[in-house]
Amino acid sequence: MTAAQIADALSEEDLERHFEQVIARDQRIEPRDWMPEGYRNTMIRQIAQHAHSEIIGMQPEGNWITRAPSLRRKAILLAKVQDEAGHGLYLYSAAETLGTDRTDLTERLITGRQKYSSIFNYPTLSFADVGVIGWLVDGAAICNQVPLCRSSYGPYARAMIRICKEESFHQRQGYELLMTMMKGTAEQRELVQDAVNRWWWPSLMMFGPPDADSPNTARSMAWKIKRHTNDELRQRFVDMTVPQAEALGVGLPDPELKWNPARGHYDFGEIDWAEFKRVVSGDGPCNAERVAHRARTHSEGAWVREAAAAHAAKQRKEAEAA
Ligand code: BYC
Repeated sequence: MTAAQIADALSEEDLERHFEQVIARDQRIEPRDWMPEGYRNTMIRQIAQHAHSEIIGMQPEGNWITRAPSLRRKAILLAKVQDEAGHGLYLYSAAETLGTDRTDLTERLITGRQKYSSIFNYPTLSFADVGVIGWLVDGAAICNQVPLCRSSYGPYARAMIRICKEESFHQRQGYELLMTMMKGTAEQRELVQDAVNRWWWPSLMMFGPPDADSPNTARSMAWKIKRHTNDELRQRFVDMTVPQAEALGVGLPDPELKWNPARGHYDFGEIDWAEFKRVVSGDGPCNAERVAHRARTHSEGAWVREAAAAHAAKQRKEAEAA
């Protein structure tokens, strides 16, 4: 009996029970396993948003490739931006195992029907922003993504292992760049401080709305898609980053940031959730520019997709003839 025949012979309740047991045993759900529609849709939503974030996330740093201050910095930045493209591709492939099509997902992105991370709607005003994105944005991404290596959907969890290795390298390159600038001139130190002031709060918003306003967390935790809540990961990021800021010699723009010995964590000020909502709903400083650029490059790449499809069709025909 094939897996499909066994699945046909089982009732919906049997399948659901088996799915719940796999989750309870901390095993992985694989593409051909039965899964509830809600689980499938949640996975498609999260993986697609994640893939879109990687691809749109190439733009803010890509802005500095032609103006990197040395050949070494240019080579590093080029490699990093190419890594983000690779992450997007693994993730679109993972989403396709759930029965979606990446062309359709891209259409949804450029028509505003699917989201991408709010962080990429802010401009990169100086080369220090490249370092701060590596340190804070990749740092926040690692905090959020390391637990996703244990996510219950197999292809997503496996993609995340490689992505996290590369993200941690990105984070270190950002920190190293900032260390270099902080040892430079007063003007370079000012550029770093200005970039930190602009990126700190948006980095905290990357973790999503507060738990009380997060409609998806409870369900995603029960399905072990998410392993920690948004607020837990945000706190972990703050606790990890404050000592790094001290070592670097930069201030963080929050007068309420203070170690709380009773909690064993840093307290921090209130995030501007109105700004978060504005940016997520399309009205951030660079939303229109980011999506327009993606739409343009997608249409400019149409001939490549057509050529690849024609080549694949030719190879299929030749294989059939042989
Ligand atoms: N921005 O119920 P919630 C990178 C949405 S790229 C925009 O808490 P969930 C990098 C959320 O999707 C790394 N939207 O949702 C690349 C939901 O929307 P819908 C990107 C946000 O899913 C290049 C609604 O708000 N990382 O590292 O349980 C260069 C309610 O939220 C945001 C990922 O994608 C946001 N910040 O939790 C450098 C990580 N936050 O569809 C670096 C994977 C929330 O229900 N994703 N929303 O209307 C996740 O871990 C989770 O999806 C989230 C949100 C923690 C982000």
